Amino acid sequence: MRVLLVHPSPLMYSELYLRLEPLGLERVAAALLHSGHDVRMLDLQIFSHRDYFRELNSFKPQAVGFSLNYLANVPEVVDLAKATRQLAPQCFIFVGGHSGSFIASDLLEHAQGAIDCIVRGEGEGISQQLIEAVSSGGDISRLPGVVTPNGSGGPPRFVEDLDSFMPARHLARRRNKYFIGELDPCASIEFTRGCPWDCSFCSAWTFYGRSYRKSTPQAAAEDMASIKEPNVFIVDDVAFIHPEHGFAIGHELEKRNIKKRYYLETRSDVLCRNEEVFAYWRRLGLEYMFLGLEAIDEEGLKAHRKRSSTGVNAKALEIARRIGVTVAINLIADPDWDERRFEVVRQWALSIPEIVHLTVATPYPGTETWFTESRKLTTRDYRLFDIQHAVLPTRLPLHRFYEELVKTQSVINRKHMGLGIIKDVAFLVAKLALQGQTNFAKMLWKFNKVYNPKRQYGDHFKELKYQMRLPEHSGVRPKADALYIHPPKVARAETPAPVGAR
Ligand code: B12
Ligand code: SF4
Repeated sequence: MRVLLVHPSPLMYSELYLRLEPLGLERVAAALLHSGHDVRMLDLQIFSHRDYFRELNSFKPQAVGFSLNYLANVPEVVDLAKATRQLAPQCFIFVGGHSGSFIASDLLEHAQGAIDCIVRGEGEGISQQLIEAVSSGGDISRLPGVVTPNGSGGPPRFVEDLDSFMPARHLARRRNKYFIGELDPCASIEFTRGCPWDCSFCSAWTFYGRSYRKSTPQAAAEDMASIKEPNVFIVDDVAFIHPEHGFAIGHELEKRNIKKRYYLETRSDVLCRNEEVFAYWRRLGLEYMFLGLEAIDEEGLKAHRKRSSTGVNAKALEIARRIGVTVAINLIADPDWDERRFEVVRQWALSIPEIVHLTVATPYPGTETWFTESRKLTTRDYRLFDIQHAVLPTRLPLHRFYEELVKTQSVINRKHMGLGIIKDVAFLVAKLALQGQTNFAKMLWKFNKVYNPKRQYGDHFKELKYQMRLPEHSGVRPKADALYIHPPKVARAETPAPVGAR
């Protein structure tokens, strides 16, 4: 079959700091190519809706699959599905990804027949079965993980082997558009999948049933060898939980003489515990590390059930400085913050050399906070669930909250992208420009265009087409079982609980 896989448009966050390749779609594409289908991919982070409709017209796909990792993209994907249904009534339309998995029945309702099914959970194996069933006119409503208007096939199943379908990177067009900061251009890679912790605001653990699975070091290195870009974002939720895995991948890379610059994400306690593997990766080319500290006090850490402490966070920063890796820190801004609290955070952010990001606490379907906090939501507009908008009541008047938020982000931004720094990076910008890479240079000038308190406040008053549905038992902390997409038992056995977890 001719299958077109589509990633939706960029959201606020990615307009500025980064744009990353749709690795999930590339993996699904690899599985479908393996089954002999004719597959194309279109990334609307780069291409326009007009390009999408042109592609519909020229390629004439018999199936279109949308990736829906982010809630804020829901209205766009539903509208595109509706338009596709009108233009190509016979085309089979399916949706997968994180957010899609958690709100499957709501999506079918919004789409009013324009979406044939939602694929919950990981997409590689099931997409092969799904497209096979569609092309042979079989019943799709009994396939595991598949939700249709006529019923669902129960929980999804894990792909047997993470090495089975290496990303079909060649299908991503204009790859030079993918970057993160000065790592321009930048590819992405996945070494492991899932997370064994259970933070209350996160859905990584609920999606994968608290499992943690690994590629073989050989397959990971082969995948890396296929990457042409000089920079690579390692997308694992928590890198190098098992240090021996990180070492083994590194040794395979050394054997192949692969040299790149890397960006990864991890936890403070993992960095403290496994310092050697991070130091080793520094020698391999690790430049940046994202640490989700989330809060600067014990109370905040406890509220997010981060199972870490301010002492561990401080030690992690010390280690990163010592081994020479630049750290980007995330802090979660609570809607309850007042001017004084924002000021404390500003001062803290200015007092450390690290890059600091500030995101707004947002209950997401699939997380525990979605059940405990959603009663208080001040909006049910999907587009505002992008961690840059306040969807819970703010202590300050809303417009003041945005003024303080943007002021804080801007103070922090100036620390890293102000004129002084631009002088320092001018050489780098020029070098990248000579290579035809301008993503980083554009990013340096865009802050005020993207972060704007008036625009953020005004977003709350846009016409609302699709409303989110609240959970039935709002306000009550749910049993973990009620949250899982992939049932946990299969992989839990092979993954011991991390130190510090329950
Ligand atoms: C890279 C990344 C980003 C990039 C975007 C990259 C991109 N182009 O997509 C950036 C940095 C911009 C980003 C931002 C955010 N992200 Co993010 N991100 C990730 C990350 C680290 C990697 C994604 C990835 O490539 N994974 C590897 C691929 C192989 O997996 P996958 O994409 O999930 O795809 C599989 C399935 O989902 C499914 N699938 C996906 N698409 C499709 C489509 C079809 C048709 C089918 C059948 C199946 C299918 O099959 C794939 C293969 O099994 C994930 C965490 C993770 N490790 O997955 C978080 C993650 C997806 N992000 C998340 C969140 C919450 C966010 C933010 C809201 C805040 C944040 N924590 O950063 C913002 C949202 C942006 C916004 N403004 O709204 C959550 C999603 C939660 C949810 N939706 O319920 C995740 C899981 C992180 C987490 N631990 O909570 N993110
Ligand atoms: S450690 Fe990170 S990925 Fe894991 S549950 Fe917590 S926030 Fe999510």
